[in-house]
Amino acid sequence: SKVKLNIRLGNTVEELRQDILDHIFFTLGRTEKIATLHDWYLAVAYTVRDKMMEKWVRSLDKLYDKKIKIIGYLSAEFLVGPHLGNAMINLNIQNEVKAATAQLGQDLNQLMEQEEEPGLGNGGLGRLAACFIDSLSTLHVPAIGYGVRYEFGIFDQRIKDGWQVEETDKWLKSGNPWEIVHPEISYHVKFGGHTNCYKDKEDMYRVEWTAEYEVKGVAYDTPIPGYKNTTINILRLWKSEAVESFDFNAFNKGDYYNAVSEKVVSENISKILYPNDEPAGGKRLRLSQQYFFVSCSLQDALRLCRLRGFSINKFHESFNMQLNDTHPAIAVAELMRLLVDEHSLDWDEAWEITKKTFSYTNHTLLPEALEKWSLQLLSSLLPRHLEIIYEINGRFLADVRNKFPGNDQRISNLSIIDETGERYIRMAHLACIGSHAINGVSILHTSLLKQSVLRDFYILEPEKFYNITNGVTPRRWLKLYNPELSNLITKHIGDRWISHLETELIQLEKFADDKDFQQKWRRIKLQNKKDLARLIGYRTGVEVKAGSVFDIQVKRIHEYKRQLLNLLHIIHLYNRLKKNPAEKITSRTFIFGGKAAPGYFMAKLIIKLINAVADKINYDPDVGDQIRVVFFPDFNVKNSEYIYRAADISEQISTAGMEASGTGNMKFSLNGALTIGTLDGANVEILEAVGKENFFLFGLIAEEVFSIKQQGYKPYDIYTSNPDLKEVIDMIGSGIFSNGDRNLFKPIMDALLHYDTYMVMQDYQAYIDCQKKVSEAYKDQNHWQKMSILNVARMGNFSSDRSISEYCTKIWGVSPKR
Ligand code: 26R
Repeated sequence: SKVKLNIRLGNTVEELRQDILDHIFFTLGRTEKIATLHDWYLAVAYTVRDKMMEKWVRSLDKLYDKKIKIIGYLSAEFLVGPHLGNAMINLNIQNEVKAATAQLGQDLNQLMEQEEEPGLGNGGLGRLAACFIDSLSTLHVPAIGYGVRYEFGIFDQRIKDGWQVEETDKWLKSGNPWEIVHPEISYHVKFGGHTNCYKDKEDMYRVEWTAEYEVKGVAYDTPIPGYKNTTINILRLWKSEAVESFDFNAFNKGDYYNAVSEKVVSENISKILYPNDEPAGGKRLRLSQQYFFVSCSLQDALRLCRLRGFSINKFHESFNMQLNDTHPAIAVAELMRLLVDEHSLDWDEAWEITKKTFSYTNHTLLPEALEKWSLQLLSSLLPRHLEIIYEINGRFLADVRNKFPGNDQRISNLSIIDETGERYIRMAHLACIGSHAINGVSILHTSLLKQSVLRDFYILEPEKFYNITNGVTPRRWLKLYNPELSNLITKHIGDRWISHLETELIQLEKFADDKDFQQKWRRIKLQNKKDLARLIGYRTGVEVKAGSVFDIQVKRIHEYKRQLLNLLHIIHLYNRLKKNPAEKITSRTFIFGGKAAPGYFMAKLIIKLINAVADKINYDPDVGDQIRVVFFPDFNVKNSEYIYRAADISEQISTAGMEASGTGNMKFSLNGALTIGTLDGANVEILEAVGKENFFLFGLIAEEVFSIKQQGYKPYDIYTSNPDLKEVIDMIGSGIFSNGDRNLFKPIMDALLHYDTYMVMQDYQAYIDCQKKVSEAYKDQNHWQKMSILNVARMGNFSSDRSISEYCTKIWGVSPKR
């Protein structure tokens, strides 16, 4: 074949091989002989990155096209997962790279194992952002993902003696070949200090903000390639550094060591991702992080706006900024500050631009997760922004008073400032008021949003509300992480499903009754289960049988997600076998995975209980091999590869009305698992899509949850009136899972018996009955395979390509291209 002038651009096996060798030598300063496995991984990663550069610079050029609106996706989290596999798929060079590495005596899979994943997110929200940038590139939408380059991402989880132990995630320790630092793209960000008024040259009053200190944000760019196309978008993450002037000041003052310590303080801002899935409270550093990345991103967008030849008062035609939850909501005040204070626009014009620029996605209804910052913290960290927020609020409330005269309750409900106790700024209110569009992430969630937390905003401006149901990228979640099933699908319906899931996947329906296809389908699942079984043995020492039902719940540990309900069912089965060891049940392997926020006591105790139950059941001779319980440590994107594809049953059992959408539910079903679930989040839509005969539905609906609570819920009555449940609960209390210690799990008992905020007790019997149906259904394997095939066939709508297309047309006013 013809070798290109520059081997770094070519995609033939020979060019790839040569490029890898060049990187071993020139980039890493090694020889083939002494290169380690990690060196080979790095060389391959640099090689694959090379193959993106040509398209990348062309894509950057396109940003200068004035007809194009750029989407800025502002998110405190991007949980992208390992890059190498995904990049090879999207560039369509897996086979060639595999051949090239093989020629060099390397196994590509082993090299891919070397990659540390950038764990720059907690869970659903961060992973959604990652699926979205993948889809933005695939749909040719010019976009920049803006976020924080945390030095330490989400902690690594180890299990010691059944308890979670957190370890710092040093993901950068061996270098990161996927990012390119741009020291020339950097902005100053101010903090603290005070403001004062002055008259400008035109005799206009202006406000000047004198900061107490400043830091600098430096851009680190990672290319995000679309699937087999020419678009490569950027993930631009900001790292905080000290501003240069600090060193000078110190030199003058002769205080060198103090200057260095200020440098340390500056670098702290992007040091670590907050693992909280719950209230941030008075965390000054977290607010600093949010403001830091938002300010850098908006300054960057304004610079690009100028470079692109837009005048500043057309900023909203140049950019649409999506707020991924309220974490970046301070952007509303920051853009106003930049436009009014720094660019001298008048307030009304700046406000119109701001509203047209922003749109806001809400990801949770849980009251404890709705962000609010104390007035006091805001005034000390961002004094100018507090003034701007007051001004926004004052004008907004004046409008409301005009519309609804004399309705003081409405005013206090809508106000950005919560004055019911200590005064707080409600970030969701700022986001709503400053945006032209507000969306929820599933049909149920959006409708509950309109009825509850954002009710008054909905009454005021109903036309601003949209639903856009979440989705997941089929590239990573099917093609990359389930290669055998992908091949089978492609053999039967062609490969267009990879980029057109919505229209193509449905063709699988016609094979649902095909016995030969069912056989193949089943064999692939079995092999995936064997692979996971091997990994479980290796990671936990527990031996599990691939012939059993793999029943899996992986997600953050949270009371509302009800890992406890799952566990009560397991104890119920155990109890049955203890009473009657001769009984034959459908063998099951229960697999749990997920991290608990380090400060969330109950979540950590739940992990301990899962492990305690596992230790008891797995080694009880009365159980034989009918039940295995596994806690899979350190669940993350990288090891989820082995998990989703091996599931027979997907546990989506949150209390109705609590899970905004869920996206794990989509990943499981797309990989052929059947769902046992409540009518919550996107489960509602998955059920609708796959058909109720192919879904194990149980439990209260959201309205019932609310009304039972209103009537006064008494979990203890359920305990006393259900003997089976009572036995199960009493077993936990008896100490049999805790070497006789009756106190260890008492907090769990107390919560269930006396509060049960998430209605585990109320849904218990329905869940047990439903699980019985699962066990029955599994006995008819032909039918099970049929249900599994239909689940996959009907999941087309849950592609993030569909979600992004909807954002484009409903909210951003741009057109996606296939
Ligand atoms: C306030 C702060 C500490 C904080 C609170 C809550 C930080 C992060 C969260 C987690 C939230 C916002 C989250 O991840 N929500 C999830 O978003 C997913 C994507 O839309 C949904 O699928 C999922 O149901 C929802 O819990």
